[in-house]
Amino acid sequence: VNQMAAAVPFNPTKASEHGFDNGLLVPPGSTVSPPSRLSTGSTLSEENKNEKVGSVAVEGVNSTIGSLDRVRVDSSGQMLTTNQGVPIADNQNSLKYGLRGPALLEDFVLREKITHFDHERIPERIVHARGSGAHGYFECYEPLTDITRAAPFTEAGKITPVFVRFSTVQGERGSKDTARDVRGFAVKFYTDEGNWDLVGNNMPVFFIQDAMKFPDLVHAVKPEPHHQMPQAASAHDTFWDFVSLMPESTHMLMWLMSDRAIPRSYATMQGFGVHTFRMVNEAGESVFIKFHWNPIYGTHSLAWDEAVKISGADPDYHRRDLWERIEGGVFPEWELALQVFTEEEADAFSFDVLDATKLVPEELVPLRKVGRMVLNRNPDNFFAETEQVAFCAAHVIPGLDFSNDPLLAGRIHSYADTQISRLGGPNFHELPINAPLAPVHNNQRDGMHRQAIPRGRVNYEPNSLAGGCPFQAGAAQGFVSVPARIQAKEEQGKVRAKPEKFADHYTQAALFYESQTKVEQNHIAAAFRFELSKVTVPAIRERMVASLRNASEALAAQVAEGLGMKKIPPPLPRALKTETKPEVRYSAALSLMTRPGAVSVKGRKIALLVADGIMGQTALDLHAALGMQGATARFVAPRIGLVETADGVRLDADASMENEPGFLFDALALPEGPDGIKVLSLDGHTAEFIKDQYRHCKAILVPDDAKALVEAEGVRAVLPNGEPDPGIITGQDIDAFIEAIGRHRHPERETDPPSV
Ligand code: HDD
Repeated sequence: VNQMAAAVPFNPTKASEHGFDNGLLVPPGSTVSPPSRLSTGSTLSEENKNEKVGSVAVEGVNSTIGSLDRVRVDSSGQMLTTNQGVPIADNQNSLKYGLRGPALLEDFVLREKITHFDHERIPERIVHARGSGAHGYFECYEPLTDITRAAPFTEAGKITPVFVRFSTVQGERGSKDTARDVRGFAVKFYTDEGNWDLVGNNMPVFFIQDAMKFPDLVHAVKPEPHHQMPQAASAHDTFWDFVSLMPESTHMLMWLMSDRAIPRSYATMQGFGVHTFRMVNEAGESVFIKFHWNPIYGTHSLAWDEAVKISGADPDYHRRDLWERIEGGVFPEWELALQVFTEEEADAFSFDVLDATKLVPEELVPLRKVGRMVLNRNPDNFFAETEQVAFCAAHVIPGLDFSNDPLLAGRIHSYADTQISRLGGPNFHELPINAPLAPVHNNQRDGMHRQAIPRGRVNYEPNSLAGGCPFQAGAAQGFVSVPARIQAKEEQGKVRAKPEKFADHYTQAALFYESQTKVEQNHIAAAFRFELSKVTVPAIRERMVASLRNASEALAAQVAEGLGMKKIPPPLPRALKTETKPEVRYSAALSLMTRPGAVSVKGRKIALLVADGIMGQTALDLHAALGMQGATARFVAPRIGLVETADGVRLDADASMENEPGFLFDALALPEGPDGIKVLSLDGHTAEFIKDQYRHCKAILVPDDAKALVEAEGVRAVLPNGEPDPGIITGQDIDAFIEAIGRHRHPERETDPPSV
């Protein structure tokens, strides 16, 4: 017993309480070495907080590591214990009276284990239940002190740790990643002046203008209440019933029906703060701000048919992609850009900046790049970090403030409120992932699951017994609300109503649609067709088409045709009778294809089809060339394992066509070697591989030996107009193949319905 006590001395995270606060983390006289990660100084304290915040970024290292180390548990080399730290002798058998006798109530080991298990689940988020997170940092490019005193923007090169969670909205926690849906893009900045949460989406506008409608929207889009279908899909009656009656959603519907709603990767989608926010400088002067996150790897999406297939083969597609990019060192990265404008400028816009269904075109207010965010560390534990992280639109810091957007106002209330039921009480801010790196001092006390142990007898302010501490920070250091938000032109009193410009529901929907390329417009029409064809009530389909007519007659006609409507319904009456004169009628930034974006193969997955009898060396060379560019090439064969190549080169297939179907890859390379091609042609999966890659407009490398094989599946290197297909690379031109992959997709070959 004594030996055991020496081996399990105490909880090293509570060293000081046990009188061992000597920096050794072991009791005097003990021979036990502390786990290496629990190094001294890892705990956040007021003394060392500046080491965590504002230091230079080191790849793979995050400032949040230190503070989370307080609670990280590493069980290597440790004995199994109960939650009270009592060593468990037998973890296989419950305590029974006799070998075949009844189990005993006194078995506290069993009861504790089962009881804890019974309560493992917490309620999932009412929206954005399905998500994935990562740690990283934000680095400021230049001081923004002219417009804000916010801590992350005070000096060039300043680092602020972040935790980011991406999500879908509609589906449940275990639902698929590639649903057609909005993606959440929530960033928690652990600044030295407290936590700031920028809780955005991958689309810059929203469905509704007022928080009053949020529960209706969510009820309508979620699985229908009587039979709880469909999961992770908006293609059902109640959603389209609601939005067709809410013309303010038209602009957002354009985004939702566009390819933006099926991103290729979290790393290749934009993020937006959506609302108009404020920045405030030392002098108390404020400007309006829109936040944009632009991915350095370009903004790329899936094809719908591809997304549908992926959801079957790999429901964790985006989660896996994020995880693998970070593990592989191809760190997802975004630039933060601001649109900065004054209240006076905003007053003159043809739209209202307090209306979350409107964006500020980049052509009207250009972007100012202010920093970059890099995600460089995966969480250690999904539940403790990604599930328990609690974002809150109300979490702002000195130098930032809200606008009067009525949707934002509702959010300021909703997030903290929802965490109380989701995380079980008002102390969710103490969960390690939510705890600020900045010190917390106030007189809030008690409540469920309180962790902090406030010392002393003073829990009120003002006080003299504690010397007045904690004391008010005052306007110079503390958070101060901007006194003059937008003033009403004349005193209106309390109203339940909206400003006039909110009633223009179509001008920006038209702007978005008109700014898309023909290919993208076709995708939007096809998405409306798909979604509305799942709607069983014809009147809802007709009402939606009637509404679309106000945004685009061409789109409405195309959708009506796609739905087999013989007669197009008359347009829905408009709320606003006067016509809006928009400042911008075409915005290249709104199209995935025309917005400037990086052309890169970094982080992409490429399938190199192999089989017994192929030429191994060319396959290995290609594998190496792609790896050099930061892409992940995988040898995919009829079966995993050793491939017997014609040239005797050793080659291991790490994936099979069965376990990694073609649509999971960004590009396909066929091998050289007639014998190998023959083997591949006898496996039906090969045809599916080739067809999917072609249909989804991806790059395909076709060596001469494989020409007949791909042609048999209808793949042509020449387009119907006689031009060469830029995504079909014939021969063994690796450079051309890499360039073609970098272009992401080759829609020149696309037809509706697909030719292959
Ligand atoms: Fe929300 C979660 C983004 C409107 C109420 N929202 C949530 C998340 C994101 C957004 C990214 C997931 C955060 C995470 O990963 O944990 N929400 C938005 C955006 C909106 C928006 C960009 C419009 C511009 N939301 C909105 C309104 C309300 C809410 C109008 C309520 C009045 N949102 C919530 C919530 C959630 C949430 C119920 C569910 C889980 C949570 O907060 O933590 O409070």
